[in-house]
Amino acid sequence: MSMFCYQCQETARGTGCDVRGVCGKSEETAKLQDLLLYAVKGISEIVTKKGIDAKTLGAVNGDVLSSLFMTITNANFDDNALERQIRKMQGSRDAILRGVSSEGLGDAATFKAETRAAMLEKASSVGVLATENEDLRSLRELIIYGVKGMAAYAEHAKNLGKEDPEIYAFIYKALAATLNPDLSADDLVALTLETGKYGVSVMAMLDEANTSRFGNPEITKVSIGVRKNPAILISGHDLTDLEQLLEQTKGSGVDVYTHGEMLPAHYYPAFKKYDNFAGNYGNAWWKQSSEFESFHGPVIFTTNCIVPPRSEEVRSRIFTTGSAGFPGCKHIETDAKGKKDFSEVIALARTLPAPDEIEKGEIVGGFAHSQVMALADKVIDAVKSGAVRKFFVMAGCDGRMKSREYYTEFAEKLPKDTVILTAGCAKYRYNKLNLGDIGGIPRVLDAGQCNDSYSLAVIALKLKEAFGLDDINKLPIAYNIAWYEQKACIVLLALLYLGVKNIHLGPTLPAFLSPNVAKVLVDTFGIGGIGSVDEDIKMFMA
Ligand code: FSO
Ligand code: SF4
Repeated sequence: MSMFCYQCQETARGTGCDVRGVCGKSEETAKLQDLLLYAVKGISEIVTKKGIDAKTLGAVNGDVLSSLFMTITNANFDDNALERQIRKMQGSRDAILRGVSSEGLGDAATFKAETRAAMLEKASSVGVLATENEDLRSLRELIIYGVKGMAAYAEHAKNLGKEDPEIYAFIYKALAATLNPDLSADDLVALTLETGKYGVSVMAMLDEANTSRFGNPEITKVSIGVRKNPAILISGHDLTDLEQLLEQTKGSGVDVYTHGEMLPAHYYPAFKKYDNFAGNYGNAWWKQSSEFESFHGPVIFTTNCIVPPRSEEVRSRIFTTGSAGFPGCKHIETDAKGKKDFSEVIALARTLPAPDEIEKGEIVGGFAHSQVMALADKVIDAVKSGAVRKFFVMAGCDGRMKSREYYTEFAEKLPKDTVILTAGCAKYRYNKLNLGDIGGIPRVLDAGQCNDSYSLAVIALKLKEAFGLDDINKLPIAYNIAWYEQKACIVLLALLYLGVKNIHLGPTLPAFLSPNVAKVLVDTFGIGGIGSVDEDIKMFMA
């Protein structure tokens, strides 16, 4: 088998991509990502076995986050960048090794692969299938995907100046554990739950980082139409990149539009002062191929989800930054102070036509925890009076599979006395439907990006308190979550850690859950899949 990857929901045949990724990832890219992960596992083993304090590792911690982020679905397709990062991580690892004895360390901590050919050869023996037992493999991968999601959120927080050595220490511990042949399935189940605990910590840290810098998200109408100026489209999740772009385009005559998961940036007070912050263009990540064509201007990817561009013309105006990368697209580097120079992007935008209008109107969002709590009395009264019978958490991701039409139909068919709480790109399946409101409370409350699922958990915990309940599962809240990539894994593990039961996951359950591991999740947490819309609504409303 040339490659093997089953980390996302769209994996080939629902079992695994083994020739080329459905995402467009080539065999070579997949292998380089496997080796990069292996190098990070090696560092983790040294740090854990030798009792090294993560606080003493300096820049290595941030490089570990970036390395993990580069292996997340649709983040980085650039083999040269992956090769450089593998070399860098081997160098960091060897520098750490010089201070300790190599006794008791395994291959990941000591292997050497200098050339691309040596890297590809090494990668063939260290991928997912290197773990033969399917249950151990399943648990190891579940932990790894959770850790990848954790790393992504930790990187955004770090860009805002917030770090937590305990999160670094946990990442090292968890990744080292995935190499440890002495750990049983029970040990790994316990570690999976602990991953959820740190998932809560990392999302809380990012929430604090975002809100302390940009203010608390507030109810906001976002235009989905266009203006007449040349423009830049910014995609992905990194708000510090957006902030720098807005500063650099201020007064330039070039407008800035958000795309995909960047939409919630409009909800933060700090970005409202920019006159050229024009609105949101397009939909969830998978529709970008046609939407980037009609946008005409440059596109900046700050993170995933990148879809390989279908024309040279579009590719020539895509830029990447941070952990994102795509071959043939210019990568905007970060200087030692975290500053990025977007002047080339702005100059290019000036030479290109304004975007074509593909939609008109506005969407409303900004219902993160602080805004919802400001409306708490209204929300509690609505529940007590029976005006709102149930909340549906429909957070998560969108994707290209036809089966995801389920979520649009589900939203449309939900009884009119229910409210959807959403976060992540999953919202694009229903955020432009006219679902109305209940006594002034919109029926779709968008908290923000996928990491803002944390806000939904905070809201649930506060409602539990307000209603004087002893169990979060006694609230009138149902969970029907759509997943796609590894950030959704950390969100799921975080919800499980908070005690949320009976989460339904779709459109399909992860291929990386072996039958036995899936059974543990079903028996312990009541995790389920989805069926038909009508039957599911009946089941949820019962
Ligand atoms: Fe979506 Fe992509 Fe945010 Fe993911 S744009 S799928 S879960 O990267 O991170 O929700
Ligand atoms: Fe396949 Fe998903 Fe892996 Fe891409 S990320 S290779 S689509 S499983």
